[in-house]
Amino acid sequence: MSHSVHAPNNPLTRFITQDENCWQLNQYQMQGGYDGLKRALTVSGPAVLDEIKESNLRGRGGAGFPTGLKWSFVPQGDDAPHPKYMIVNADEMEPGAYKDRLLLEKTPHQIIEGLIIGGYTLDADIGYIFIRGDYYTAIKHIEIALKECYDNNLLGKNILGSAFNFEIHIHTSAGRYICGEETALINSLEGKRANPRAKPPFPQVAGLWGKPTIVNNVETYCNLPHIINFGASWFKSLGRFKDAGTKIFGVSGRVKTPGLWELPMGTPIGEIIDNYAGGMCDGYKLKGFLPGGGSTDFLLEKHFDTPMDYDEIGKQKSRMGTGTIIILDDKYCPVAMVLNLVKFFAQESCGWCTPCREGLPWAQVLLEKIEQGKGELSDIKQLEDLCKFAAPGNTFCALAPGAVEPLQSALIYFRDDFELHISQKSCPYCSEAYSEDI
Ligand code: L3W
Repeated sequence: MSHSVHAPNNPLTRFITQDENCWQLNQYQMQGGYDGLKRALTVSGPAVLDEIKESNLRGRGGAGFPTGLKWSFVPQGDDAPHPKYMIVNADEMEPGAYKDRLLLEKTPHQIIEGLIIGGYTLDADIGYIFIRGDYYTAIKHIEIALKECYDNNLLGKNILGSAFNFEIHIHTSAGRYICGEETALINSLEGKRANPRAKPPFPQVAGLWGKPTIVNNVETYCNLPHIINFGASWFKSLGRFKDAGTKIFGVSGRVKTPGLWELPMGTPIGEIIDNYAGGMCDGYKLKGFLPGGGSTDFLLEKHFDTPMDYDEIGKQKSRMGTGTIIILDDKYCPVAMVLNLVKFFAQESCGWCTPCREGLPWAQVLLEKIEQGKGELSDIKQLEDLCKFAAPGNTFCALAPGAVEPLQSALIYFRDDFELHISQKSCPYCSEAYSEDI
């Protein structure tokens, strides 16, 4: 495939301008929008798939699974089952994550273009955008963008004069974190209770209504037009370490300039926190941070040189997850922070498997006890046991293992804080023993 030479360094966010209408079709097309789709339509689906595989794009939802590999499991050929489905997982609810919201509100056409390219690549028939119901502005912009596409032959029959037909529907989610898990999402789309399904079979083979289905994150789809436009080699060259491309990183907490930035994969953590987020607010010190949202293990300042790269963060016993860093400062109680997260995950559990249904509420009870100054040293041991109980392999999906990641690492890095709550029978960070707003 031949490629354009005018390759940008910030492919995903360059469409976002000060113009409040930057999300509209004409604005997107003025900056090269839908050129990726046009280019894809000039070659075969398998050729597009080869380019995506070659690019080393990894899923941006949290797990980092190689996109080209995932897509290669979808049955191809004349006897492949139809309809085949492509789904955008836009049910962003990971604590600390708001990167997909930016893309959904400001560049809906970029997501739609990626979805149409995906449909063409795998000879799929129908796309769904499964979106968090309270992303009101995003929903409005996507609905208008879809209409613009149907009006301009970018969706429907014989797209841009080709033999390819594809339709896209938007589905607003009622708001359950578990719907971020692809098989729970598929059940929800079928009108069933959002429990995860046993895998295998993976959705690529038997997903929505039992048919081949791809589920990818919003940011993953956004990369596709650019990989097709500028090529796999360009995409790989964007990364500063092993992983390819750029990533939308975020920082929240007591930093001077919290926000989102599109940066090369492999940007060191310390550079994101100090240079882009401006470092800690005056009067606060960094105590630790969750590198990829609320379901990742804490890391410390000593990890600042680690590149934001899936495998490198893994070597530090955490995960890059969604790439949205949450800061814990020295004036906020780590027990309270972990309790807040465990409470969220316990509430969001679908209740299907025991470690999640029973383990997370029990961890919440123990953490509340400790935070209120009523804990015993044996509670710490029980919390450690609960973390092991919820480990990968013991549960149906990633919710419980992710939920205990901040807890298990806090028990290592901030153990003194847990013990101090118990020995002094109150929270050392609160003027009162227990703050109701945690
Ligand atoms: C074929 C195999 N396909 C894995 C595919 C699978 C899926 C993808 C990832 O959770 C993570 C979780 C959260 N053959 C395959 C295979 N696949 N093995 O790869 O699968 P998996 O199971 O590794 O992860 P998952 O269940 O999709 C996602 C973490 O993300 N997370 C959460 C983010 C939440 C949001 C949100 O709110 N929207 O993004 C943050 O870190 O903890 O580990 O497609 O089919 N052998």
